[in-house]
Amino acid sequence: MRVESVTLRRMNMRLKAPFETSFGVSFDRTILLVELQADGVTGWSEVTAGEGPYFNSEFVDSSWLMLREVLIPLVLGRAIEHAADVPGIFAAVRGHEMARAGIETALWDVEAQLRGLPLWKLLGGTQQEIPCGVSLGLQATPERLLEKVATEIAAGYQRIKIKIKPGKDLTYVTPVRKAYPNIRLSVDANSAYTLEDVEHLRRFDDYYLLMMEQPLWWDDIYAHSKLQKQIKTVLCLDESIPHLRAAQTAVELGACGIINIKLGRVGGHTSAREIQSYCHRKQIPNWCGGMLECGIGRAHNIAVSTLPGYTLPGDVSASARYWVEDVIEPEVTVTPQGTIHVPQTPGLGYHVRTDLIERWTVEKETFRTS
Ligand code: OSB
Ligand code: MG
Repeated sequence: MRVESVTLRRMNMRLKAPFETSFGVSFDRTILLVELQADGVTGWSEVTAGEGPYFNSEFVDSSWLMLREVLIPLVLGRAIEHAADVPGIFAAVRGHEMARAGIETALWDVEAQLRGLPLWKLLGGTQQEIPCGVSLGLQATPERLLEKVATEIAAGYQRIKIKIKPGKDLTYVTPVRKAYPNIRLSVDANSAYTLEDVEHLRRFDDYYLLMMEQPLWWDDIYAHSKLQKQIKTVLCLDESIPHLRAAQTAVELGACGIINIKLGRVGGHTSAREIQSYCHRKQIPNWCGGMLECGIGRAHNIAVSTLPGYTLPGDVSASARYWVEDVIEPEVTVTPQGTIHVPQTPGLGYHVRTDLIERWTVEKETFRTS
């Protein structure tokens, strides 16, 4: 494949409802899209960086700069045999996984189209129907949270994840567990606690949660290993796992029993597969996390979720939970059993609505081979 051009687009999309985590509230999303042409075929991807450096250190402006100054020049005009070779081309670059994934995942889409295969098949996926859960942001009151849980359970979702932070945790989890004694329930703190909170975090042991996601510092695996030894609830790492070596460190230190894989956070499909394959061998369950993606990122997440070891319901849910109108056709829908059927056409498997993308684009820059 010879990379002929790359177009970056900053697109504003209105969320149906604000999404609040321990690190802030998103009202609208600023989404960075990558449109990459190689061998006459167009591949699409979404850079999953947030609006600011609050989930990890990356954000839309830093990713745009990295792509323009460093990553795009490394691939433009270059003949690349496989998308899996991209991490090698970017090997000298430190960090910036989400920006790197922007190029790598778009090239996977191209490669799948050129081979006439759905992306999930090219990646080695085996599941044709993936189990889905939802992530519920922090709510104003426990009553409001209960209403949201009722809606999602009625829709069929197989797992409910509740965002928590100090002062908004057990008072929210308790009524939910009481109303639904048997559902698969988990919590996600996005690094809002410290090791001083061990006693408090141990109280979650009484709620037989499926997992507690990333309670401590975003970059501290060792601290999570100390916590895991003192509580029964299984820890799941999200922010702390940017690559395979981090996953190996976490598993060897006993810092978690589950790993959430996010395509952007780990630098793309090749790295996600390495982590999946390692976790599968170590019998560490995986699930695919979400970053409030539009349809393009969502389609990549669906492909990721088909690989072996993604046994737990992920955070990949219906387009309509977030968007009035999504940028892919058909939109992502979820069955009454809480599953998504994977698409069967080549590449991402969804039609990209360039009309909507053009309408919502506020900034655009194209890089071509000269
Ligand atoms: O930690 O999983 C997270 C959203 C933004 C940033 C971090 C996270 C989340 C979510 C939303 O939980 C998952 C989704 O896309 O539905
Ligand atoms: Mg998380």
